[in-house]
Amino acid sequence: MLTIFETIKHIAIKIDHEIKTEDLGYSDSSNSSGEDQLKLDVKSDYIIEEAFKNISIVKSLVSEEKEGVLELHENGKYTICYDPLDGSSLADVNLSVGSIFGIYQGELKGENLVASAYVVYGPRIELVTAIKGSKPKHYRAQEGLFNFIDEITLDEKGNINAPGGTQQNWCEYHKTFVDDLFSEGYRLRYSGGMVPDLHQILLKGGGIFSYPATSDKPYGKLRQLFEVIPFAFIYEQAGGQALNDKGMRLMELEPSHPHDTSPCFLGSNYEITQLRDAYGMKN
Ligand code: AFP
Repeated sequence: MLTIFETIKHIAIKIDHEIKTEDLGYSDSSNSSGEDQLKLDVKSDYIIEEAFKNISIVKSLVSEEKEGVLELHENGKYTICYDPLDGSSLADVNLSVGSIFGIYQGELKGENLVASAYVVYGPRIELVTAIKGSKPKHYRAQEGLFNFIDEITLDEKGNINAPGGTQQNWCEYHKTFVDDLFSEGYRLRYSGGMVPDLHQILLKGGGIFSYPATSDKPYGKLRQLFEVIPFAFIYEQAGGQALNDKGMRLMELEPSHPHDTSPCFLGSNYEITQLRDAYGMKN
């Protein structure tokens, strides 16, 4: 696993360079979700694919930017599902964006995730890695080298509320859930990039990030394999919880298609309890 994390460090430095130098315009292609692709999306995807081609333990790759599975090494052990540049539409307004990596062994479903990592491209490049049974580890790059900062633990209760999705498309009980937290004094922290938004909650001790089912996106917006499950793993390893809108652990998701999405709620225990009450979830 260390080889994969070391490769992600090299990938991060290269993608950060592209963000700072590449043209921020659109390519003439679209991804498998039918979204227009930025040149940065395509370049970031290429950098990741090229890097893992040299790692023999990587059996195959599944990218948010492409359809299907790319077979790399027949005797490889892991399939890496990744979002090469999540929130890329924020790059042209100079907001932080990120890369997300889910490392699976066997069938692509939550319970087979064995590790995950994400990179935040912001004023600094930061990396968080997680393996089963250990607290997530937080690293910061300086002059191209990643220095270990600390292990991440979520407090029982935080004060950040990051409510995703178009508010006019929320159902009533979701709106009540969000407003009740603000009535308790929670701070609105939402940039539209899930990587910096979730990173902030992890580093500031806690709170909740939500991207619910909405009238325009009844199955949520965020992808299970590349976004939701890798972060759910990190939040659980940090002592928090990660559920869908039915109260099911996101780590139990079994996507029927690699690009399936899910409503998602990731946060500290107190906020997840508030969610369960608001949604009438059984404990
Ligand atoms: P883009 O990759 O299209 O910028 O979308 C980013 C994202 O997938 C995720 O990073 C955010 O949490 C979410 O979408 C924001 O969606 P809303 O703008 O609908 O809240």
